[in-house]
Amino acid sequence: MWSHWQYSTPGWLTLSPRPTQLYRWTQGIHVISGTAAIPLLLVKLWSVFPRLFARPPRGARARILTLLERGSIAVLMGSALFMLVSGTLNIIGWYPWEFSFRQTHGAMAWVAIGSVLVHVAVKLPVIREAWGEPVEPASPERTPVDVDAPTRRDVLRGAFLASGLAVVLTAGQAVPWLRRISVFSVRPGDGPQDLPINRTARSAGTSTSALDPDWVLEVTGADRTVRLTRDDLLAMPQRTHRLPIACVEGWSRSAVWTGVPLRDVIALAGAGPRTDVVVRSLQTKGAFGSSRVVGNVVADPRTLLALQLNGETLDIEHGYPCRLIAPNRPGVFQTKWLNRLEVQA
Ligand SMILES: Nc1nc2c(c(=O)[nH]1)N[C@H]1C(S)=C(S)[C@@H](COP(=O)(O)O)O[C@H]1N2
Ligand SMILES: [Mo]
Repeated sequence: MWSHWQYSTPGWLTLSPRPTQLYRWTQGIHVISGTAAIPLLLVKLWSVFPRLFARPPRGARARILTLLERGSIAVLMGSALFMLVSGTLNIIGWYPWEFSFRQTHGAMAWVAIGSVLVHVAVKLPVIREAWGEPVEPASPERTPVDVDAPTRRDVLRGAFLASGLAVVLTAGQAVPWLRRISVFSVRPGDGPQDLPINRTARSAGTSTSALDPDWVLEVTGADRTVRLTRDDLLAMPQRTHRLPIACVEGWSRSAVWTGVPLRDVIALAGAGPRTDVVVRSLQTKGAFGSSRVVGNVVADPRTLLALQLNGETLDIEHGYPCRLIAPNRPGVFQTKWLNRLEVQA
């Protein structure tokens, strides 16, 4: 939910640029725990499946209760499967649907949370009873036919193993020391300057405009507009900070960024340090060509218009001539190929 709110911030929430790595952690945990939940959900489904088709008990009251319980399980399973399937498809960047992934995945999270609560409440007596019992019966009461069937302990072990494996094979997209063994991680680390790329300059339609020698950054304040060349920006005092790109899809990577603090640039247009700024890019195709930086993130001196990445001139794939990089910000709002800053009144 936190990740969702950092992306679509509700009115009651003001985002702080600290802790710097917060979104990296919340989104990393969000995607890793979702991946780990896939084998667990499948095993759970397998273990209860026959019971879903068991004959309802006799008596009207018992029937109604059973029906209600199965109804709530259907909602729980439906929402859980929806979350995991849509989340996985989002990670691999495939959207075979018409609806807004973000809104639907976010809304369905509430349904899943609610149905887990209902389900746990309904099952509380059974849960309490089960916790009082040993994992395996002391004297094996299994009939000879059952000897080859897995015990509860086997199933639990297998489920946790599968889920651990799923994590190890994917989590390297966020956890540096797992990078080499995470063969299924979505962004293994290709891209210039040791940083993955989500949208290339070609797919954003900026291959030519970003290299135009006449490029200027237009900064519009309340009372005046200034135009800055890349040399103007390079002539200003430069700052260097290590900040992560934390993509909504779960991969994240820290890098060393050098550039001009955003607040210094908007000051040239007469703006105070605590105003919201909309940053716009040269992008002509696709979404995420602009984003809004809230006042307290603008005020943070680590919020940069980056000109260099890992000690080199910013590659065009990473947003040359200039891109935004700010602490504790979803990757999708670290807008590349900037050409306009609009200070909000
Ligand atoms: N103009 C623009 N900037 C953008 C995007 C985009 O589509 N257009 N994608 C964003 C996303 S989703 C991420 S995760 C980061 C990735 O930055 P990188 O490609 O430099 O690693 O860029 C962001 N900046
Ligand atoms: Mo992203």
